[in-house]
Parts: sequence; structure tokens; C-alpha cells
Amino acid sequence: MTANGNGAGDMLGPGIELVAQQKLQPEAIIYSRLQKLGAFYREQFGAEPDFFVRVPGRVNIIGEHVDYCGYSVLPMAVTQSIVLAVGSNPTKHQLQLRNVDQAHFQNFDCDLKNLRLVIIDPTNNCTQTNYIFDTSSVELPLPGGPAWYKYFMCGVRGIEEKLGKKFSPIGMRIAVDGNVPLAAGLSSSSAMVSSSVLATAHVQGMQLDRKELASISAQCEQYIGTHSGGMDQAIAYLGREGCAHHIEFHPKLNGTPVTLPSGKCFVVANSLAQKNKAASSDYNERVVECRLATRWLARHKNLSNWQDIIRFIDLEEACGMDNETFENLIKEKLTKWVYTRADICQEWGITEQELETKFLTANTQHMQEFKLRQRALHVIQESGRVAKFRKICEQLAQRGSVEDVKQLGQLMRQSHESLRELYECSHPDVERLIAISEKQNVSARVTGAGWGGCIVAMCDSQEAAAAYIKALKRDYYAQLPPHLLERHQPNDFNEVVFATLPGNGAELFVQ
Ligand code: NG1
Repeated sequence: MTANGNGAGDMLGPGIELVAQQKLQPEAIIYSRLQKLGAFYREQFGAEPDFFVRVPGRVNIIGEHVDYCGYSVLPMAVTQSIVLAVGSNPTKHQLQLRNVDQAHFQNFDCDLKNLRLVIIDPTNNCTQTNYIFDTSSVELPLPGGPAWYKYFMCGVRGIEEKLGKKFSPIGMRIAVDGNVPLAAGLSSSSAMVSSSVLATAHVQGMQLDRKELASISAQCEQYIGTHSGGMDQAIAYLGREGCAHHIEFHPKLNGTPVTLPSGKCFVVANSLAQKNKAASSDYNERVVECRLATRWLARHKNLSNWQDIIRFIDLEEACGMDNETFENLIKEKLTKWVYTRADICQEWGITEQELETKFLTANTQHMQEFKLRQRALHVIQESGRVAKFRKICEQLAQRGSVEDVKQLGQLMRQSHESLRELYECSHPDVERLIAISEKQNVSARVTGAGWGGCIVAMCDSQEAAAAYIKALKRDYYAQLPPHLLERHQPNDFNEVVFATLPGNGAELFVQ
């Protein structure tokens, strides 16, 4: 299967970095996994795949729930990833998806030519959920969130939208293998969507510019129904071995490598409390509260277009505020701990129906109360912590001081406290992990969306990380209820608690 030359046709220029095509060599770390996937592909389709795609999950070191407000974040790609084996399909236009985990992910087939991807509520202003679905197949009943293949279809749709009339419904046969823990805050969903974008873009012969692919992936993942920012897709493409990335979204997507303090070791620990964002409204509720708070403040600032300003960063820019001025504005103008529908309707002179149709999203229509002050304070303070974290890392790369390192730990702790208290997105099991970390004198915080999932912790050395992991296994994992213990074999929790190093972003291999 080759490029058919009908690509997006963007000119290459400064700052454009492509996903280069690499020859799959036996030395590659991913080699044996891809070999196995290739064997599964042959078993399923009786043919060789044409190429492989690898897209990593990520751990966010600091900067949580700020990307959809336009603020920067500091994640790194992890070694866990989604890998695809991709080949052409002799049955023209047919897309066939097979997951190696056949017990949990059912096969999915559809005709790309006759496929109608119906997207309800792309503007997020109507009362329906905007899950993506197709008319040529039956919905798979999957409690707890959209069926897995829909994440893949988001990516196909993203490329279809990008190419418009140039999109050709080329059939694809795809085998999928993922080892990013699901619903754990390590961005398994974005790895899936982004891998689909990359595979489809390659099949369509597009120029594979990393930033462009990241933007397409972020945009099309919204069809799943969560109004997320672009952190996960950005690091999935921009990640680089050995460094974290300071990812900025405004005025445009940009990633700056950040060297983490030498000797420090980052550990990820999964609470095993799963949270599928697309199956609940919690995430979108926070997005809505941030948007309402932005408009509330914009109106107080007498901005005539206050209704159209939905990201804190745009308000900050419109008013020429710095972080501190912004925080003071929040404290001065958002004085209540809880705003009711009536409070907002009265302030803006609107009806409840207008509030629902103009300002709430599909799955937040039920909201009665809004914690505007708390959410706004978290976002503004967290964005300040990201800036400080990056600055300290840069200072440490020049001339380190113990005080600087301590500050990094404090920033992580403050971030967690804010997520627990102001953003209310922790979970009792996450809190138990944090308490154990405190006892071990390790700075840790919940990573990703929260409400369960993983924590990320910073240890002083490899040895300290080993001791910390041992303590977590003893005090947390070994205490789990028997049904969870069975799944993870006592004394061996290496898949759920591990030290991690920054890895590369998306890759494309040919045989
Ligand atoms: P998770 O749930 O950890 O993949 C989500 C969002 C991010 C970001 C974080 C919170 C998606 C795909 N990702 O990440 O954009 O907002 O929450 O910082 O929804």
C-alpha cells in the first residue's frame, strides 16, 4: 500500500517535522512486539501488513485540566503504546479492524465507501451526545463508554475531513495491539485515535507533519464526546526520547523539549480505579464551568464579545493580564463558592433554556450548580505552576541547587492538592497512593483527568524509586481486594507500578 499522492499538500517549511518512515530493524525495542502483531495479522488476514504504526501513551508531569483553557502543559511520552499493523484490503473500500485482545475488543468491519459517519452535535450546543457512529454497522453494546472501534473511526473521520473531496475510501486491514492501561489517565484513547490518524494519513498519501497530525487528532477525538484540550495528541506526536515537553497551544501548537533534572526518576502508579471520561459527564462539567467562569469575568471586564470568549487564555490576552492579576480578578469577581442556574441567568439576563442551549454541552444539560471560583483558581494557579516547573528545570540544567529540586516537588504536591480540593477530581484510591507517597517522602500527584487512574511521583534516584515502588507494592497493591489481586499476580505488579523514562512520539515502520 503506498501513498497515492493526493495528500494535503502542505509545503514543508521551518518548524515542520515529519513522521519519517523507518525500516523495522531487529535492534528496535519494539521489534518483537511488532513481529508478534505481524503474525496475528497474517493469521487474521492471510497476508503481510504493509507498515506498522506505534503511538505512545503519556504521563503528564504537571499542568492538569488546563489544556482546554488554552494553557501549556508538561507531559512526556511513555513506553506503553498502541501499535497497528496495516495493509491494503483486496475487498475494495472495506475497513477491517482486529484487536489482539479478542476477548475484550470485538471485530469491526465496515465499508468506507458507504460509510456515513454521523456526527451529532458538532457545535456542542444541542441536547444530544456527540458520539460518532456509522450507519453500516450495529452499535456494540459496551457498558462504560463508546465501543473501542469508535476511537479508531474518529481518526478516519479526522483525515476524511482534512482531505475533503481528495479523500479516497481505500480499504484497510488493521491489527491492533495496545498496552496503555485503559481509563487510567495515561491517554490510551488518544493513542488509539492518533494511531488511526497516522495510519489513515499514510494510506491517503498525506505529508505526515507531526504538528498537523496532532491537531487533526485532537480535533477529531472530540467526536467521542469529551471536549478535551490537545495535550495527549500533541505529546503522542512530539514526544522525544530523554526529555519531557513544554507544550503550548496558544497562539499555536508548539512543543519545547525540557530536560528533567538529572538523576530524578519518575514513577507511575495505577490506582486501578478506572475512569472512562466518555462514559460520564464529570470532564465536560469542568470544561463547562471553566467556560462559564471565563464569560462571567469577560462580562465584568466589559468586553463586548464576552459570550464568545470561552478560554481563560483568550480573556487573559484580551485584558493584557498577567497570572497574578488574573488570580486577583477571580478572587474579586467570583465571590461565591457555588453559583446556581438562577445566579447565572439573573447576571446575564437570560432564561434557563438559553443557558442550556447556548452555554451547556450535550451531556451537561442536567447541571444545576457551578463552582466557577474554585475551577478558575485551579486553572490559573496550575498554569503558573507549569511555568515555574519549566523554569526550574532549565535552571537545574545550568547549575542545580537542592532548593530548586525541592521546589519541583512542592509544585507537584500543590498541583495535587488543588486537583483534589478545587477541581474535585481525585479518588479515595488515588488518595491512598498519595498518602503512602507522603509517608515515603516522595512528591506525587494524580496525572491525567483523574477521578481514579494513575499518580506520577518524582524520586531522587533510581534506588529511591526502587524503594518507593517496593513500598507501594507492599502497602497498596498487596492490600487490594482478592479479585484485583488475581488479575495482577501477588508480588508482581510491574505493569501497574513502574519507573518511566521519556520516550519517542509516533513512529512508522516498514518491513
Ligand atoms: P486523560 O483522561 O488522562 O487521557 C484528559 C484529556 C486531556 C487533559 C487531561 C487533564 C482527553 C483525550 N484528554 O486526559 O486533554 O485535559 O484530561 O489534564 O480527553
